[in-house]
Amino acid sequence: MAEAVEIAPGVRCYPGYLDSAGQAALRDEIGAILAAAPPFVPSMPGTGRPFSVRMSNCGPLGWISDENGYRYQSTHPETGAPWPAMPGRLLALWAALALGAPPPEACLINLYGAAARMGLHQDRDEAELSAPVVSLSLGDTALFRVGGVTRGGPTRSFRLASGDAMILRGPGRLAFHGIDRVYAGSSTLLAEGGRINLTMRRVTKG
Ligand code: MD3
Ligand code: FE
Repeated sequence: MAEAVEIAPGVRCYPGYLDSAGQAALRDEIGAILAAAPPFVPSMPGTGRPFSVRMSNCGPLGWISDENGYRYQSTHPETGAPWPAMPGRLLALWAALALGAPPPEACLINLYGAAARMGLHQDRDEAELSAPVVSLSLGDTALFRVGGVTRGGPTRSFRLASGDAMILRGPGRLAFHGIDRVYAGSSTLLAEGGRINLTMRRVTKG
């Protein structure tokens, strides 16, 4: 594993955290999860405008967004089924990076095609904001952007490649962040191309 890079205060990246065998194994586990919990298209509360990113979840809780708002719920919004379990490989990643934090309850699976983006936002739908957030990227490289805890301040851009892990804690936990673009064809991990981002969170007070 390469050295960690502190992109911004409390925003740390571990380039190449998972080797290619680990990435392939996780890709296959996520494939099985998506067969049981099919990707859905979230929409913006209020306007109903669709996201360009498709989503699913695993773990006891899943994050969803629709006309009625953002929330965590224990079932898939379309099938009504409970979310599949979180793979042990992801729980191990959380244990290794989040150290003493209570176990994660939600793993959001974001699916990016070549044209997908995620605008600058804060992650603040969790009652437990003192636990870190841990994320892992698979497939095509993305251009990630992170700023401070207020909107409109300076930002830094950083490329996230397949196998890279990130941990957001302390001042990083509420930093504004987003995905400006995906570099199509930059990875061969996913047969259909694109990018998968897995983000684990503690939701309820631990
Ligand atoms: C920085 N996902 O799902 S992952 C999200 O690549 C989200 O799909 C992006 O932002 C993606 O909410 C970025 C890395 C990440 C996750 C959570 C953060 C960066 C973060 C929370 C605070 C600051
Ligand atoms: Fe986010």
